[in-house]
Amino acid sequence: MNNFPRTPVRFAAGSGIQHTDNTNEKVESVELTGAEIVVRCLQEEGVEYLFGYPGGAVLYLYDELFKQDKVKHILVRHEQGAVHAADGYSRSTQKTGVALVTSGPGVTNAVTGIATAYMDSIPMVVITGQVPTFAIGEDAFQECDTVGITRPCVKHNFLVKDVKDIAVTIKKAFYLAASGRPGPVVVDIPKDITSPSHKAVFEYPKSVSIRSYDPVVKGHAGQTKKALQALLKAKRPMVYAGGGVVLGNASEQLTALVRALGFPCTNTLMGLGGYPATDPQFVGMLGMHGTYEANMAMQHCDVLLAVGARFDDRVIGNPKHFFQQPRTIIHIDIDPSSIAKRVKVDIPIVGDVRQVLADLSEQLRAGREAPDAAALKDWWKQIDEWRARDCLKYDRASQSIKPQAVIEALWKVTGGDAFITSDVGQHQMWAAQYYKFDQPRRWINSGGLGTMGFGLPAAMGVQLANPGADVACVTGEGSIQMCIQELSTCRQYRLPIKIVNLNNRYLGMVRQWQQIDYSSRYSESYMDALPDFMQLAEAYGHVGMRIDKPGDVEGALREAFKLKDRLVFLDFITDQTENVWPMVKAGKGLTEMLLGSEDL
Ligand SMILES: Cc1ncc(C[n+]2csc(CCOP(=O)(O)OP(=O)(O)O)c2C)c(N)n1
Repeated sequence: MNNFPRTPVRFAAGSGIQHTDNTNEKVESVELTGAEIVVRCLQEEGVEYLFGYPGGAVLYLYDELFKQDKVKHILVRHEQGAVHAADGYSRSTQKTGVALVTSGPGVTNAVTGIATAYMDSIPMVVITGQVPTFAIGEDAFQECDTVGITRPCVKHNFLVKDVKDIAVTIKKAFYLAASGRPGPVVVDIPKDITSPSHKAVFEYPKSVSIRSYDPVVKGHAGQTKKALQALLKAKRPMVYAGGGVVLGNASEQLTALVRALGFPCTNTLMGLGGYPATDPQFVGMLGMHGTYEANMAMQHCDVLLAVGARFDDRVIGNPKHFFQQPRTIIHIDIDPSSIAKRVKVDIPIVGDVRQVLADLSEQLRAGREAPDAAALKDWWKQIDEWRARDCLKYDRASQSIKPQAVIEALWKVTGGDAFITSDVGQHQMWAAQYYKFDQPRRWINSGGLGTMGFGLPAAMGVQLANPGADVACVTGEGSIQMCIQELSTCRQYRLPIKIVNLNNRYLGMVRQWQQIDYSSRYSESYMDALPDFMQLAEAYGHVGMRIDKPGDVEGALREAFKLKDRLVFLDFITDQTENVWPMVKAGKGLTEMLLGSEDL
């Protein structure tokens, strides 16, 4: 039994030394239970929100959470929601997201969220309950091999077997999650070591070091110099910046360097906002649904500066086609294993992108050389010709609501300043193409795993982290139903998210691929028996709106955003068969773009 007198005792932050409240007199070390230690660790880490769902294996932890009010627990309706919410919280703030789930099904439900965070390198700590140590391996009730199941989709995971190891393990977890290339870390804690029968002296380490883990921050000076020389010699330069710029808080440094050089810049889906989208040097997103000018410039450049990006298949298309054109590639990334993983790189620089970009700018300022102005002028002339194709044009006079028009109106109504989360599908691509992100951490989507169901719970984390900010979740009628239960969480915590549902009655992206690649055989992509989303939202205690006329789009959005303290579900009945253009079909080269149905 725990008879530790809690109120008169406090801990000097991070010291592990205990004092009585009003004297400096040292008292004997007092032991805490494992559950108390976990909660103390979270407090020491300054955790503001813990997204979770209780169950048998974590009840001691929940009991401790009940006794304090520093760490606020957000009770979601499904563990996937907890992890996505922690993820959204993290993406919008740069802080580590934290989730807590019970053993067995709690963990398996959380796996999609963990894998989503892993693919997009999001710093996160997930605490999972486990059956008692003596029952592990016995097929105990709600037992699953959490370490085994999560191993391929975590940066690291731990099974804590002794109450004495809890504090140091949690410290390591937070350190690993946020340092180097960030990622989710799972800490699996068996129930018995959180119980009152297992105690240890609480000491939260100030720092930890982990053997053979020491992320490089500063790029190699010789390589940086070489990179700058290559950039200055370039006739057709291109800057390609990915999610690493956003995660590495390097937008300012990227913008300064690109402007000083006068080069064109593109962002990946994950990098949007890393360079301001309304800047004339921005050529749009690249890749499968990238702009004509971004993809053409990427293919035809002679020197490519890749920053915090990984040349993934949706970005460069068929690598054989990509390499038909010779170019010098400079690649900056914090993760050495990302460099030259998919392409041959000429000048690799391992380091923190923020630091390396700042070094490059500094060297450019200090040196006497400038980029080749005449060559740049010709290059921009070429890019402007590509731009003139106006690849994002669409039928603005349509009688039905065009999804692109909804996103453009959303941008206008929010002054381009909202946090936009999305699910996965056509709506995600339209949001990426038509909402011009001028700031990092405003565009929050599952780029790597492509997880339908991400948008709403992620928006909860964003809204909690940014009270008072405009937060919109752009979704489709397929995706929103994957975590729709979180409408209840939004009601409980009064989260005034605006849900922008681009309702085309189809799993639209699937339908698009079936039209293009499967001779219009629409196998199981039509969404029948959809709920009335307006009534559904109202049943959860929110405001519902249904918009089916193009002329009502902007007004509805304005009305919704005026309702500052209410969640509004805007169900836009959109053109059912609109497609996302441009499109590079899977396996095709980056410049083999379809610009519209006339190219089919
Ligand atoms: C969990 C999950 N299951 C399946 C898919 C495959 N998938 C990608 S896009 C898509 C259709 C999405 O439909 P909807 O949410 O209605 O959006 P739309 O494409 O119509 O905008 C599907 C099924 C996925 N990405 N995630």
